[in-house]
Amino acid sequence: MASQGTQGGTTTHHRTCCLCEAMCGLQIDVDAQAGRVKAIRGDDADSFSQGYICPKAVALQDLHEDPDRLRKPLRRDGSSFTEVSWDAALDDIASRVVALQAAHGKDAMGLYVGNPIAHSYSGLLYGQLLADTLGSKNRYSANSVDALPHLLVAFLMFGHQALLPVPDLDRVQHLLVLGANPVVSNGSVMSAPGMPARLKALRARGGKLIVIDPRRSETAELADQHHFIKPGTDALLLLGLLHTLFDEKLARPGRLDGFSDGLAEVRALALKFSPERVAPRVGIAAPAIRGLARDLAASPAGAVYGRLGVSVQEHGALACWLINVVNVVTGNLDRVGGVMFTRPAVDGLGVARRLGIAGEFAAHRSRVRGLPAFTGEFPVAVLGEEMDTPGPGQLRGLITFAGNPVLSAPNGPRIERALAKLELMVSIDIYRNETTRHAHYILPPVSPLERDHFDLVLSLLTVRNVTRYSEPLFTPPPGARHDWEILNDLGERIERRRGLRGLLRRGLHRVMGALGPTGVIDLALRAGPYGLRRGPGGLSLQKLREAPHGVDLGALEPMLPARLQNATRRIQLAPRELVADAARLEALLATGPGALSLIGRRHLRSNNSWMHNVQRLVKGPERCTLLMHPSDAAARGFTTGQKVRVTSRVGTLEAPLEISDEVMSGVVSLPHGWGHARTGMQLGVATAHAGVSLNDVTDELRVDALAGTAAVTNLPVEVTAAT
Ligand SMILES: Nc1nc2c(c(=O)[nH]1)N[C@H]1C(S)=C(S)[C@@H](COP(=O)(O)OP(=O)(O)OC[C@H]3O[C@@H](n4cnc5c(=O)[nH]c(N)nc54)[C@H](O)[C@@H]3O)O[C@H]1N2
Ligand SMILES: Nc1nc2c(c(=O)[nH]1)N[C@H]1C(S)=C(S)[C@@H](COP(=O)(O)OP(=O)(O)OC[C@H]3O[C@@H](n4cnc5c(=O)[nH]c(N)nc54)[C@H](O)[C@@H]3O)O[C@H]1N2
Ligand code: SF4
Ligand SMILES: [Mo]
Repeated sequence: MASQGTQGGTTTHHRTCCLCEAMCGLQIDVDAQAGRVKAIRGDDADSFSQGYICPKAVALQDLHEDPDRLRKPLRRDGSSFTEVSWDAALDDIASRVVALQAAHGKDAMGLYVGNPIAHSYSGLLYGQLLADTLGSKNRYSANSVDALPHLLVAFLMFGHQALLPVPDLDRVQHLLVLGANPVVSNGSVMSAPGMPARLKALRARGGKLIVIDPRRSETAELADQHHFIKPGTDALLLLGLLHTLFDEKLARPGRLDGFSDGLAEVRALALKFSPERVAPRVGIAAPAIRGLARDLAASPAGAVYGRLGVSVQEHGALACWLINVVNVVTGNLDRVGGVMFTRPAVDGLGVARRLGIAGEFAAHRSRVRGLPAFTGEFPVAVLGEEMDTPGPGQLRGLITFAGNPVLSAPNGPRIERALAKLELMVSIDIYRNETTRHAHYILPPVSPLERDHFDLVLSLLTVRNVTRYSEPLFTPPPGARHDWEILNDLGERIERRRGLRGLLRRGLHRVMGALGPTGVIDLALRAGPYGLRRGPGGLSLQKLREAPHGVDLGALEPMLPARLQNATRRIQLAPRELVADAARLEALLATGPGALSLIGRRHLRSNNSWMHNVQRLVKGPERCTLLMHPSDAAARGFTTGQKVRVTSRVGTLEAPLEISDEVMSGVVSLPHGWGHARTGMQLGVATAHAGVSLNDVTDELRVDALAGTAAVTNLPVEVTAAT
């Protein structure tokens, strides 16, 4: 066991919480003799989090001790699972992958990578390696029900999918938030521990927080202003803001003008969408829209920030684009107190470009529906149809890696039916859940406390430049394997079976196996901006090992135009794909109020679909309820607590009703990630708090036509009394 101090039989250890993007520093007390966690609390000495944690942190202990968590590889025979050895499992899988690809082509075997891998540097690195070994176009991830439009827009405007502007949260004076709820989510593409305190500090220093959301969220509760918005209309609102900026001569791009292209084009577009024209569709009055623009323009340090609510909608890429455009037009991009770019300790942008993962749009299209790939991945909205539509190129085998698409992807039931018919399904996962129960093999990695931690991706998205490395807290039991070991071993066994053709990549797997993830990170730290070029004091893995409370690398600094990754080194304000896509907004303006609009919501004690097996987190009142405005409930004669039926094109679900003016009229809200009442799983606690799955009714055919992102918000539904 790696520790940082022992006293009276208690060992104290410091590490990063791997559960969400906030990356809080933890202090964990361990009973040295029993080898058991005694307490998990915030690390007061942590350079980034200064003691903050949320209630999920203690669940790390529960995950570690959970008797339902898998510890040995499982093979499914019919509906029963039996333990098998790693060798038997990996050999059989490798043989079947090679045979399947030989018979039906490489694309017959697919890979889906889920959200927890954003928090696992080793899983990410070796996942990419296995993906390359598989060599299939059928690659998917949770990105396409998440941040895909943000990534696409960053690629089109700045030349790199990972060059995402982050609010300079501790110095911003005017923060306009669209479709994000950082008080509950703890921030996304805006990494910082302690969101509630940081947002309160913004107001305490005289700044303003304004929230645009169809629900009066926990963040809206903290704000100076909250405006309800009709779901799916953010792009129109943003054009109304831009219109005001140009119309009232408030546009001040300042120095950004010297390295931006396309300002005239966005101006011409914006002038077509006056606040007066968009207001009825958006649901915010024209004077209020003009007021939002004027207040933003008047602030010396303003920022517009949007997250999931703007990215998982039919006009998500447009909304994400226009957020960046507003930040440029007001001069707030790359300005202290505006939205800024990071300079992380491991600066992967250059390497990503060399590996061809800086971004690539529509280089190929999906077989059945022709949706575009982004950086080698198809939108998960096509996963079901690629599996269940016969013909050449049909997806016949799938590896899921830390993902639960049955609960997380649109029209989960269609995916579920298709998974059950696959010729080969393998899940690398810690639980037998809604998705992995269909696998022929489940390969479980070690627990989160048995692995080390380094934030590769999220360090690109922090509100300060920070870095931290955490040693594993516990030594894994004999025979246990890390995600990266499973991936690398499987990759090597596949290449071995490919004979001569696999020789080169087999060697690569050997080298990567010998180097290990820490070797990779050490090299990357030394090669990074704070490494060898800073002399002997520069960062290395050893330096980070000696700093368990993290290393603060300073506030964000202006970095443009040098940081731009495109060939022109100029901001592209009007990429042609986005300008062309804006034509769809006329149709959006023309649509009237239709059915009820279903949106999601998150809860502080929940984390997507996979932490409901933790008693401490799921106890208390039922959370999987449908929120409805009193006027909509009265019109239907509903009362709180009654069971209602939600129907979409795709299916139905039943949930208890909660009447509340927290949602605007015309909108209903249900959290995602529930729906654990299925057979064949091993999730004792979650099954007793099953809830229903929002993605039983979301529609895989509703996508952002440009990016292909699943439009899981603003789903048209009918709500009737359940019988
Ligand atoms: N309707 C609707 N749908 C949504 C969303 C929404 O807001 N509304 N949100 C979307 C978003 S933002 C996301 S990110 C996705 C998430 O979608 P997914 O990533 O598909 O789902 P998760 O619920 O994160 O499931 C994570 C899986 O990883 C496993 N796991 C956890 N830790 C590890 C580990 O260390 N190693 C391995 N191998 N496995 C591990 C868990 O057991 C679980 O099976 O859901 C999306 N779906
Ligand atoms: N506790 C907890 N924390 C989490 C997670 C979790 O499941 N639980 N998940 C993590 C993950 S994977 C992610 S990606 C992040 C997400 O982080 P956030 O984006 O901050 O979280 P959400 O709660 O999804 O916030 C989306 C907001 O958009 C609103 N919204 C819905 N539709 C629209 C619309 O059309 N327009 C506008 N303007 N708003 C809309 C919703 O009401 C909601 O308040 O959270 C992360 N943190
Ligand atoms: S906010 Fe909670 S879940 Fe997120 S990193 Fe901090 S302690 Fe972990
Ligand atoms: Mo996410």
